[in-house]
Amino acid sequence: MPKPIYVLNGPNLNLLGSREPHIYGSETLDDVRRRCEARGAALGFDIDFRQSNHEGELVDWIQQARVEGAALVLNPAAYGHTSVALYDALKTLAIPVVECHLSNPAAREEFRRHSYVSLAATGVIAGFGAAGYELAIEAAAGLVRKASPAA
Ligand code: CA2
Repeated sequence: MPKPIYVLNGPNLNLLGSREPHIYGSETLDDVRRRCEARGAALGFDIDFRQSNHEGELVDWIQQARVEGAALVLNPAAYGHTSVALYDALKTLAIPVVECHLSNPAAREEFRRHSYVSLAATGVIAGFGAAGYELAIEAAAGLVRKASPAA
C-alpha cells in the first residue's frame, strides 16, 4: 500500500450540512470523509482525513503530510484567503497539492478571490460541492502514479 493521501479541512467545515446548504450542500463532513475513503480505496490509496479550526494545527498536519503523505488535498476554508503560514508550509512540500473548495470562491465576494494556497498548489478544484473532493483525490492519485508508476 502506498503512503496515504492526506485530506485536510480548515475552519468551520465541521459545521458542514448544518447551515448554508445553498452554498455548501447538505452533506456533512462525515459524508465527505466517506466519499473520500471510497474513492481512495478504489484508486488504491488510504485516506487520512482531518479537520481543524486552528491555523497552527493545520500547519503541523501539512508538515506531517510532507513526510508521511503521498499527496495532499486541502480545503483551507477561510485560511486560504488569509494565511501566509499555510502558504509557507505548503511551499516546503515536494508531493502534489490539490486545493479543493466546495463552492466556487471566484464567483463570490471579492475577498474570496485571492488564495495564498493557490500560489503553492499543483491545481485547484472548486464549485463542484462534495463531489469535488473525489475529483481532487483522482487528480492527486494520478499525479502520484505519474511520478512513481509502481506506487
Ligand atoms: O467553498 C469552500 O469550500 C470554502 O473553502 C468554504 C469556506 C469559505 O471561507 C471559502 O471561501 C470557500 C467556509 C467554510 C465554512 O463552512 C461552513 C459550512 C456550513 C455551515 C457553516 C460554515
